[in-house]
Amino acid sequence: MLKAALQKNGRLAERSLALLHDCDIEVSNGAGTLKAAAVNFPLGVLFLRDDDIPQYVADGVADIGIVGENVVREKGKEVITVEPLGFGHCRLSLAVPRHVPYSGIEYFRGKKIATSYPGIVRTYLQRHGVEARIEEISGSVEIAPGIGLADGICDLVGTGSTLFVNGLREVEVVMRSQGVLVARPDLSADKRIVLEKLLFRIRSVGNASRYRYILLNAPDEALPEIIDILPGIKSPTVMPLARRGWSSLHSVLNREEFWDVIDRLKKAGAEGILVIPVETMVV
Ligand code: PRT
Ligand code: ZN
Repeated sequence: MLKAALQKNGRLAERSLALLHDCDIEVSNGAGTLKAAAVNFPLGVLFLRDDDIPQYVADGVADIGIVGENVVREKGKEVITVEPLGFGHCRLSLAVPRHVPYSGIEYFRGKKIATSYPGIVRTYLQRHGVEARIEEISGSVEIAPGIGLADGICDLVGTGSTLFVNGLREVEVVMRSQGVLVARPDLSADKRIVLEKLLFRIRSVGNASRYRYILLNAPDEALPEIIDILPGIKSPTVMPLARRGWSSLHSVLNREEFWDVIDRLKKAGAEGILVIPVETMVV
């Protein structure tokens, strides 16, 4: 059985369980549970604080974990980042009070920076040849300048509204982050097989979310142009309709080019366009 460490409560908790669910792996996270097992996949789950996940994985208490790249880098434990998961996106940024004049990273020379990410900040400043004092605090970093504890902060930013309401301005992006799957480097062969199975499902689910399935009807004379517009995985499926001179086309569309393609299809004579989500795409 492969043991996974997931965040118990917080921003990654729900999405981590949802990812397993999308992979048809059912785990329940009952209130106060620290451990659970999947019913239909050889996976056990430990629910932990996100800060502890790299350590548990590096020590082999868990085999894999789901955690933010920011935490992986800060902790510096010996784990392998296996797969980006496409959720929990944020950036770790330096911010200063909105009204101070800021002309570049030199601003921080000799200043005090409050952060929960002292390791990452130190490395970043060193790389830029700037010496500053780092004040490590574990929460509510954004209030530090306001109460006179620091001249600036380095904290995670999502929408930026927390910085804004605290009178701060983001001035440098130190790193971008998302949730990732990490693994211990020395997995046994048996566990590696289970991990490969899990990864195959995760990638299939990830592929699916990037695509839409499209069905449409078109007069036969419009087919060459429409087939040209619809790339599909290989090429679209074309089936005759009961009504003579008409066909139905089925294909798969990339979500990003979706609206553009629909516009072009309509202009080319497509009718009855139906678009449905793809649940899993095994490629
Ligand atoms: O209890 P535990 O230690 O497990 O959780 P935690 O409180 O340390 O972490 P949690 O749940 O807040 O975040 C877990 C992970 O989610 C982080 O390590 C990041 O990888 C990721 N993540 C994504 C974020 C955000 N987005 C985010 N916006 N983590 C924190 N924030 C904070 C941000 O710092 C700000 O204070 O959320 C606040 C709102 O952000 P704005 O910019 O949208 O206002
Ligand atoms: Zn934490």
